[in-house]
This record gives sequence, structure tokens and C-alpha cells, in this order.
Amino acid sequence: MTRAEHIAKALRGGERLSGGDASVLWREAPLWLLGELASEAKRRASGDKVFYNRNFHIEPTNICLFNCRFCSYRRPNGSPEAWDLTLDQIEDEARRRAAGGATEVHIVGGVHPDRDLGYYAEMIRRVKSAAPAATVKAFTAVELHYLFKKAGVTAAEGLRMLVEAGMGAIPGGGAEIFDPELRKRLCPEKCTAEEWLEIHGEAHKLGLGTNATILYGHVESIEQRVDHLLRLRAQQDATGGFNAFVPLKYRRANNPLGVETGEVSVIEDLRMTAMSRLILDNIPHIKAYWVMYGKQTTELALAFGADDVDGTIDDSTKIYSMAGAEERRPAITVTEIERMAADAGLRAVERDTDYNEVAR
Ligand code: V47
Ligand code: SF4
Repeated sequence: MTRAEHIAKALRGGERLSGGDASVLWREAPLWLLGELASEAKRRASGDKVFYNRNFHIEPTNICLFNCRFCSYRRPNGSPEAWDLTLDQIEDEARRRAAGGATEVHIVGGVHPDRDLGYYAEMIRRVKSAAPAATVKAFTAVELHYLFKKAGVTAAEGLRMLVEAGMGAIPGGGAEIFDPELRKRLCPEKCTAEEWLEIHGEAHKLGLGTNATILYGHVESIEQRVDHLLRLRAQQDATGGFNAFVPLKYRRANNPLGVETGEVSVIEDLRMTAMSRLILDNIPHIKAYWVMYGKQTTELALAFGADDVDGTIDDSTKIYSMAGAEERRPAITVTEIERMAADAGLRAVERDTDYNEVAR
């Protein structure tokens, strides 16, 4: 028996993957074996369902104080390519888009140097009043950490203020890669792994569902990926509020890191999806974010442990198109999602932010 077959047998017997075994499996298992193991785990978690939601994004600004080396999106204050929506524009946008029946508004943008917690609370209040039927899933832990620090409040206090304003969930961005050395090299201004995890933990204690991500496929090692996933698994054991994990594939167009590294293959994307499902045995959903992968890789990821494709989006995000993703004007119809799921032998199910099924 090979080392990978040995580990597969232990996994099938109900054992939890250790860090060492996860690295061996990642490097040595044939792709078909990872597909089989991850599909078995996916079936145990969500049967034959593939989840999607009706959502749209609002990106209030691309002006950002930070300067992450993988970012194609940020512009410095004063740049001719910068945008900075007013609260009136944001509210109008939310009202116009909510008319399509969305159940979720996803709000993420740059770390604007002139904004504070009160401004963001007001933004949430106005979006919620314009789209009362939708869950406001807003601001990465990185944005929140900056705002809370500036306001001199604890994570629990800051979160409580935003929940009162209407925030209903936190997206998974800003996690990037937790390894301290690499994090310092790639995004030195961002909050640390511990601070990112603390904000999610506090959110979980307040009953908020949150997501988690990893930015992979640049200069990180397999061991650094495994370390990242194990930290998330430990946080989930402690506070239990992660709904979904989203592996985000690094795209290299128009950012400084792209000069020194390429992009990984589709095979590597499938191994990443499968290993996420196998290591994160306590996070119910693994999302193949179709805007970032493109529709074809998303279809493949459904056979490697993913059970969610994110939402209809309706051309409302620029983060990925600016970094070189295939989908220039990201939009997908429910019919297309249903066809994708059916081709993978699965069944598309509409969900809300907390994965309750939506009956229309
Ligand atoms: O944190 C930035 C990533 C994230 C690049 O929670 C890049 O459901 C690839 O977190 N190549 C923001 N990725 C987006 C995000 C997200 C998206 C969709 C759904 C959810 C969810 C969360 O975008 C950032 C960063 O990791 N990112 N630049 C790039 N060049
Ligand atoms: Fe700013 Fe986010 Fe880009 Fe980093 S990834 S520079 S925090 S917009």
C-alpha cells in the first residue's frame, strides 16, 4: 500500500487528518483518489445538493490605505481610476438590485483612510432599509479590524454596533495566508492571523455566520496551506460559526506579485478544493467561487468536494476581473447553475446566507 492509500484508509475509517498526513496526501495522492475521498465527504455533508444564492456585491470604494502585493484592485487616494461611492449612491444601488429578489448583499471594498465605524454603521443601516429582505454580509475582518482599532473599541463592541445597524454575516476575505512570515511579505499592513481569527470567533459568539478564505497559488508552500487550514479547523472547533470555506485562486494580472510568479494549473485547483474538504471536516460548505474559477473549473470542482458555487452576482464585482479572471462581466443564470449541477450528477438548491433552503 502507498503512503497515500494508507492515509485514505484511515480517513475512511473516520480518523481526522493530521498536518503531516495532509501534506503527504496533498503531494502524493493521485487526483482520482482525492476526487473520490472528497466526494465521499461532500456526500456525507450535503448529499446530492449544490448550493447557490441570489446575491449582488457592492464595492463602495477601491481607495485603499494598504498595499497588498497581490492586489490589482486598490488605487491610492486621488488616482484618476479611483472610485468612492456616496451613501446615497450605495443606497440607490442596493434598492435597484434588490428588486431582482436577492437574498444577500455582499459589501467589501478598500480600507479607506477617511472612513470610520460610524460611517460604516450608517452604510449598513441604509443598505438594510433599501433591501430589507436581504442579509447584509459586510466587511472583511481586515476592514473591521482597522475600523475597530481606529474607534478604540473591542471586536465584540464593534460587532455589536454593526449588528444593531443590520449586519447579518461576515464574508471570508482578508485571511490570505496565515503564515506570519509570508503574510508580512505579501500584506504587511493587514491584521495578523490571530486578529483575523479573533474577529470571526467574536462574531460566532454573537450568533453571526461567517465565511473563511485562503489566497493560494502564488509563492506559498503546501505546508503553509495545511497550516492555514488547520488554524481554521481549530477555530471552528472552538466557536463553530463558519458556514463556508472559499479557496481563492491567486490571479496575476496587474499586480506586483504577478511579476515574480505565475498561476497554478486547474489540476492544482482541484487538489486545493479536495484537500479543503478533507481537512476542514467541521466546516459544512466548500465554495467553488465561479467568478474566480470561471464556469468550467467550477463544474470540475463539483466532483472534488465543492458543494456551493456562490451566487448570481449580476456583474456587480470587479475584484477578479481586474486581476485577470476570465469572467469580464460576471453573471450567471439560475438555469446555468442548474445545468452545471445536473451535469455533475447533483441537484441545484437555492439557499440564503445561512444555508437555509429558499422555496420560490
Ligand atoms: O481577501 C485579492 C482576494 C479577497 C486577488 O465570503 C485576490 O463568500 C485572487 O474574500 N487574485 C476578497 N484573489 C474577496 C472575498 C470573497 C469573495 C467571494 C465570496 C466571499 C465569501 C469572499 O479577494 C481578498 C483577497 O484574498 N484577492 N487580490 C488576486 N489578485
Ligand atoms: Fe487594500 Fe484589500 Fe487590495 Fe489589500 S487586498 S490593497 S486591503 S483592497
